[in-house]
Amino acid sequence: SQLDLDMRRALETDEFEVHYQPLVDSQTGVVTSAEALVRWRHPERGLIAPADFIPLAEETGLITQLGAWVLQTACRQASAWSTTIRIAVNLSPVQFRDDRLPEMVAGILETTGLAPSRLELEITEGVMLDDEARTLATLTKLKAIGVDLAMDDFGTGYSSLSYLRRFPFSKIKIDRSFIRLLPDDPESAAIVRAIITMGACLGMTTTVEGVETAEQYAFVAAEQCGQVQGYHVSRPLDHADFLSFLDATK
Ligand code: G
Ligand code: G
Ligand code: MN
Ligand code: NA
Repeated sequence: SQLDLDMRRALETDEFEVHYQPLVDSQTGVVTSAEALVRWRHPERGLIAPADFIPLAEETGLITQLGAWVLQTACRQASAWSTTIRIAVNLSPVQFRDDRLPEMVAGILETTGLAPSRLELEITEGVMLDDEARTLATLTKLKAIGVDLAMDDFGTGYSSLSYLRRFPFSKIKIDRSFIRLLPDDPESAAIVRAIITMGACLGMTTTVEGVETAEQYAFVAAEQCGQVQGYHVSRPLDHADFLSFLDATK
């Protein structure tokens, strides 16, 4: 398709950019990490959101190269920051099913010089539907490299809670659909509270995403979640603006 050809060309001509959204510690407000989010700066169409090209890249398999480019760029840029906050990168289920993934991650850490402990990989619940032995083997290999694993968009998929116990995730990111109606909706409040408590009991920290208001921030901080992410803290920023944000919060 035209979009597919356009995307392949864009990878060659460096039209993709990584933007960064800061995450803060809910108790101290200190920036702990940033999530890398890809954007396409199209010469005619302007800035294109990932929802408009990631699905096709997954279909055609181009996500393998695009995902490697995002990881490489995020690790390279983060290694030059004047702080040792961590960097979180999203992995598509398609990338996750590629046997060469652990090797690719190790190679990028080596060439960029980023300490493995500074990298967090975000994986959606969807991959838990794959063959369990294979999923566990891949997660174990990634963990052995020294990176951290986060379960993204938690609560939206089909996964069973027992996966949290069996697989080596150290972090849960609660899907933002559970935050939207906080703090007034008692059911959302109960779910968020329960996930944070469950995570703590399993030794996992919990990030709350999609926090847009001061009231939502106060609620999740009082519930002792680990990190907060959302427009109330900051929107995703291009690299230059993110560096300014870091400077201003020092
Ligand atoms: O801000 P936002 O529009 O950036 O992101 C929309 C969706 O695209 C989110 O679900 C996010 O996880 C996904 N996404 C953003 N960047 C990447 C990326 O580099 N790789 C993958 N696989 N997904 C991404
Ligand atoms: O699916 P994933 O969690 O990886 O992607 C994060 C997505 O959430 C990105 O599209 C990002 O732009 C978006 N996002 C980040 N903070 C907020 C927020 O406070 N509100 C909303 N509606 N979206 C957000
Ligand atoms: Mn994510
Ligand atoms: Na998410």
